[in-house]
Amino acid sequence: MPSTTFAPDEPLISTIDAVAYEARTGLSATPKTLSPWLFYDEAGSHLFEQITELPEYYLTRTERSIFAANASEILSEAALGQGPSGKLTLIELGAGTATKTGILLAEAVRQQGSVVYQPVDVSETALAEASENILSNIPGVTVRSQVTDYTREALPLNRLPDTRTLALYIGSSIGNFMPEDARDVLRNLRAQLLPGDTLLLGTDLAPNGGPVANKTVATLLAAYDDAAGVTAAFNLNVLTRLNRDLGADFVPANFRHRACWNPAESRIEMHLESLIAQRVHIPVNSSGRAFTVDFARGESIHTENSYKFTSAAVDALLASAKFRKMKSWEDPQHLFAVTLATA
Ligand code: AVI
Repeated sequence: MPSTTFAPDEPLISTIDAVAYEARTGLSATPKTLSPWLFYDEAGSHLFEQITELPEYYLTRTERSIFAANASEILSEAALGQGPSGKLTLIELGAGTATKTGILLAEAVRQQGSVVYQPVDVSETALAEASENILSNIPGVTVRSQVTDYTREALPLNRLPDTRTLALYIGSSIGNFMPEDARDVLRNLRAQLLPGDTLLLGTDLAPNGGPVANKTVATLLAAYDDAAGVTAAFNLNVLTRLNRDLGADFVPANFRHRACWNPAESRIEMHLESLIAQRVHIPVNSSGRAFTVDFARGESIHTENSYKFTSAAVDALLASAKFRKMKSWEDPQHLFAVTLATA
């Protein structure tokens, strides 16, 4: 499960209340919306893992390649200002299964002998998988997993004396927030860091946002509408989830996945477009009352935004949360950026 999962970390019944609340508010709004955390049930999390391996979805492998090429410098820069005996502790927001983090952890162990790693996620099972992967592959890492919804709760920063924190917020997860929410997430994070602590932020770059032409809109659209239909299945799975969790009667075949580029907002949008005029019944809502949702033919549910940043926009976002940019790294094609900033 990636870090875009905003589902509350509560027992099943409360999660279903939260799903019902999202469905009622989102589907009675104009235009209709559903929050992207609804994607990440078990099937959706599995589909997302598949997305990260698609040929069209360049984000994950590009960020990984930036880590592979620059881990030594990233860790050295983040460690600047450490006391002589000081070590970096790595904390990762929305760690999921932490597949890319291994490169940075291995480098931290190389530089400082050992490292404490605190992955934070709403999914206990993803954290268990992350912990098992890391412990069995990278000796020298102590894992302290924390099941927390970092968008709602304070971060569990269990500081060891003499250590600095490097907070990882990677995978372009920040791009799934509206700009003001992205700023608030980073502000909350910064409020819990000490001077000298650092943030490593992964952001997907806007088309032609880098110093040279980097990606076309077609590249972006393909990443969110792949030939194998995995992203379509990921998007449509939200309807299956509402059927299962709330007893709704969505017919997923009556909707189609649509991805579009919104240049004014610099974001990819995902929608579920109704192929016919139809009425859907949702028996459970947060107040226990059934409701119905009518769709006109062609009407859509807006299910996700994925913001794409120029490097100036990354700088502005960091500055709005009072982080000071130290350095950034990009892949040779300027598809993706990883930026280090200090609190
Ligand atoms: C998790 N997040 C960064 C992904 C993205 O690219 O915005 C979610 C995703 N949606 C469709 N494909 C991937």
